Amino acid sequence: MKSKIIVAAVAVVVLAGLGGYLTIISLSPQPQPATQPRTPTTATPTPTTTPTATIVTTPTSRGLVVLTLYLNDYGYNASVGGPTIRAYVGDVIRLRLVGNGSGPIVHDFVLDEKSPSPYSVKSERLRRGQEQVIEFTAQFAGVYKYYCSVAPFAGPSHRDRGQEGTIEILQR
Ligand SMILES: [Cu+2]
Repeated sequence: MKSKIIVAAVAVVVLAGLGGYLTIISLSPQPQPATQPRTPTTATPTPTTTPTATIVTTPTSRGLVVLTLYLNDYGYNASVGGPTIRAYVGDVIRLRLVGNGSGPIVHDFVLDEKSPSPYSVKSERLRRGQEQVIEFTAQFAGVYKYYCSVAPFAGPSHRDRGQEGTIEILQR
């Protein structure tokens, strides 16, 4: 009889402990950006921690596509993949890149011959909280992949982990 009560008490303690543990997990800081983008452009996505980014940018203002990309582990504005960036030939694409990796993990934005593409765009490798604005002209029509070029000495590259997205340059 007494042992049964002890077992029940232990079970309660375990459950309470588990509940506390789950609470701690849910309260632990998510990889949210430190600041929200303030520039009021329709092309600016909401930073998100959803698994996949489905936001598609469309060129709105004349000749300028503006987008903020949070460089997460291991995606852009997402934990895998990235938004489709869409522009017309001749548009200027301005990307505000915000490092948002965990710990010492850095990420970058690359659109180059390995995409593959005729472009040669490469950002700095940004740590969490570091920012860089890059700008390039959409000279070449086509559908290409942008990606993170960071690869650890061992294990899969960030791109292999899914850190890439599509950029579509349309003819006018
Ligand atoms: Cu990366």
